[in-house]
Amino acid sequence: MSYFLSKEESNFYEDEGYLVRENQFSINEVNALRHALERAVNKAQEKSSGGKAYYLDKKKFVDVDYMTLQYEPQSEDNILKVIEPAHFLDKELYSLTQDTRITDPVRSILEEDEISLWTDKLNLKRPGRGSGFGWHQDSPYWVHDSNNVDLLPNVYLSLDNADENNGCFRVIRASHKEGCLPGTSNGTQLGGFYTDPNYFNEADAVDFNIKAGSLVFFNQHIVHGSGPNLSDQQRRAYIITYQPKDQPMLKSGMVNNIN
Ligand SMILES: O=C(O)CCC(=O)C(=O)O
Repeated sequence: MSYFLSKEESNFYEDEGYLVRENQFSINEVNALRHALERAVNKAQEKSSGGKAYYLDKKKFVDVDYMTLQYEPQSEDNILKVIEPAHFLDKELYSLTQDTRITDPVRSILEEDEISLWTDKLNLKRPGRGSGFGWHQDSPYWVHDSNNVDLLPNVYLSLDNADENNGCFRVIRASHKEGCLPGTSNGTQLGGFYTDPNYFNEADAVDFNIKAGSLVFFNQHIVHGSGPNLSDQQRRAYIITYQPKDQPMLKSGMVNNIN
C-alpha cells in the first residue's frame, strides 16, 4: 500500500502550506505510541541530570546526548515540554519515522523518492500545565544549520484528540509563501524567533480540531503555534521533519536515510 499525495492534495499543500489526513493511525497504534512517548519521557528525564542546563528568557533548557530538553516555564517540578530529537530514545518512535503513511506524502511534497530525517520532537503539553507556542516559523531556527531550508517539510502526528481547550495545533494559512519572515524585536532572548505580527493576519488562522492518529503535513515556512492546555486532557504530539537524502540531521550531524 502506498500513501503518496494525489494531485489535488499536492496542489492544496502548495497553496495553503499544510494538509490534513485524518485518522491515519488506529486507536491501538496510538495507544502503543503513547506508551512509547512516555518511555521516551522517562529516559530523557533520567539523562537530564548528566546534561548542561541553561535558561533563555527564564525558560529552562537542558542539552544532553545531541538532545535538547525544554521545560515548562514556572514549573518547580521540572515538567518537560519538548524533547528534540526523540527517535533514538525508543525503537517504536524510530520505526514511526520510517512509516510510509508519514514518509510517502513527504516524498510527494519533496518530489524525491529518497529522503532523510532532519529532526523530530515530542511536544508534551500536559493537562492544566502545558504552555502554548507563540506564532513562529520553523525555518528561522534552521536556516543557519541547513543547506536545504526550503526543503524541510514537517509532519505533525496527533497523539490525543485536540481542540481549543487543550491547545490544538494552529497555522496561518498560506503564510509560507514569503520564506523567512522578520521576527519580533521585544528585547527578549527568544523574541527574534517569534514572527512579527505585521507580517501575517491572525484572521487566517486554521485550528486543527483533530482526533488522535491524525496527521498534519506543514511547510517549514508556515507561521504556526498553539494555545496553552487549560483542560484536564493530555495534548501530546510527535513532529517529524524530513529533507532530501544523505543530509546530516540537525543536532547530531549524522545521516539517517529513510528506507
Ligand atoms: O505542538 C504545538 O502545538 C506547536 C508546536 C510548534 O509550534 C513547534 O514545535 O514548532
